[in-house]
Amino acid sequence: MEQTFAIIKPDAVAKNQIGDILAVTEAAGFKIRAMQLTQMTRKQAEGFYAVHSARPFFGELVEFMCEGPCVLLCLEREDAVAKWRETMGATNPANAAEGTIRKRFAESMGRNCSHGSDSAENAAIELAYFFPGNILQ
Ligand code: IDP
Ligand code: MG
Repeated sequence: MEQTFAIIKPDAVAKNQIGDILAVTEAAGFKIRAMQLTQMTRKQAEGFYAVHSARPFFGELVEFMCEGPCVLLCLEREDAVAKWRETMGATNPANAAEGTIRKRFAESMGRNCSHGSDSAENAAIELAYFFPGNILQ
């Protein structure tokens, strides 16, 4: 079993799509091991996306992630990191495969409704960042 870190981003929460996205998540075989509705502070969003701080879209991204509540998730299944990326679909919903979460629910490349860690190593870092002190195993 493997764990990954996921976010239902503020665009999807504002559109009342939490339930729909969680239904897809559970149908794809993920167990929800931790879940929190929260509104990120600017500091939290800047820290979380620090790897993108030199990108031209960084300011827009931080603004977006703080604009309203989001849902933080620890998801578990076999091969969770890769399977969650597959379940979400491509970053740009225009390129996402049919049936994926981003194809179904995302508006644009920036406002793309969900996050997923890109490696097991980053999943551990991101889970510790948002669920500090939790024993998730
Ligand atoms: P990922 O979320 O699929 O891993 P990353 O390249 O890590 O994609 O980018 C992080 C987030 O930054 C994306 O999910 C999206 O919200 C935002 N983003 C990425 N590229 C762009 C862009 O070109 N314009 C605006 N926002 C972007
Ligand atoms: Mg990424």
